[in-house]
Amino acid sequence: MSTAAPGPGPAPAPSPVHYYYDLMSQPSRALFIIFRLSGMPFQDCVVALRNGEHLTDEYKTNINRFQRVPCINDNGYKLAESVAILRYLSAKGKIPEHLYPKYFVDQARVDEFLEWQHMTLRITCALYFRTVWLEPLLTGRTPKEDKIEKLRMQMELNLDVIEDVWLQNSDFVSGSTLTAADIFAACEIEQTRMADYDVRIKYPKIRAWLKRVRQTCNPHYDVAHEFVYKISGTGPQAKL
Ligand SMILES: N[C@@H](CCC(=O)N[C@@H](CS)C(=O)NCC(=O)O)C(=O)O
Repeated sequence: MSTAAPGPGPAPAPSPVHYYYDLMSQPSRALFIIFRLSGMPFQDCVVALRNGEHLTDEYKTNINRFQRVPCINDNGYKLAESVAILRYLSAKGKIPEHLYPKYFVDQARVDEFLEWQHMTLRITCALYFRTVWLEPLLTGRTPKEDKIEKLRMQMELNLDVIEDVWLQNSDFVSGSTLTAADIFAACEIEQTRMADYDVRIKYPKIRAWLKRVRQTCNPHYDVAHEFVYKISGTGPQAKL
C-alpha cells in the first residue's frame, strides 16, 4: 500500500465558453454558426430578448454590462460585441483559419467587411426589420408607408454595394471562399425576411451567394435560422 501523500493532481479542465445568445438576433446567429462550424464546444446560455431577460440587474451585473446579446464568459472573462468575440476566440485558436485568417493580409480583407457592415448593412437592415416587423408587434401601430419606403431605399443602397462591389468579382464577400464576413452579412440580410422583404427579387448575385453561404454552413445555418423561417413563413427553398 502506498503511503505517498496525494499530489496536486492535474489542473481541473477549464469549462467551455458560456455563450449568451438569442437566435432572433443577427450577430447571435452569426457567432452560433461560426462556433458550430469551428467545432468549438460552448455552453448554451439562451437569453430570451422577447421576455426582457437581458434587462434585469442580475444580467447587467453578472453577464453583460451593455445588456445585449451576444456575449460570452470564458472562465470568468466577460466579453461583448460579436466581432470582438470572434477575434478573441480566433486569437485563442478556437476558430479555424479558413473562417477568420491569421495571416494579417488575409485577415485584413475579412476585417474590411466586418468594419464596413456595422454602420451600413447592419444598421439599415435592422432598422427596416424593427420598423416593419418588431415595432408594430410591440406597439400595435402600423408604420407610415412613406417611412417604410425611405428605410427600404436606405437598406437597398447597401444591398446595392453588396451586389455591385463586395460580390463584383468573387463568390464570397472577402474572396473565393466563405469566411466569417459572409456569415455576418447573411444573418443581417436573412432578418429582413421577417419583414416580408425578399432580397432575391432585385439582387441575383446576392441570391446566388446566399445559397452558397447556406450550403457551406449547413446544417448549422438552418438550425440558426429556424425561427426566422418559421416567423417569415418562408423556408430557404421557397420560390419567388
Ligand atoms: N454591436 C453589437 C450589437 C448587439 C445588439 O445590437 N444586440 C441586440 C440584438 S441583435 C440586443 O441585444 N438588443 C437588445 C436591446 O437592445 O434591448 C454586436 O455586434 O454584438
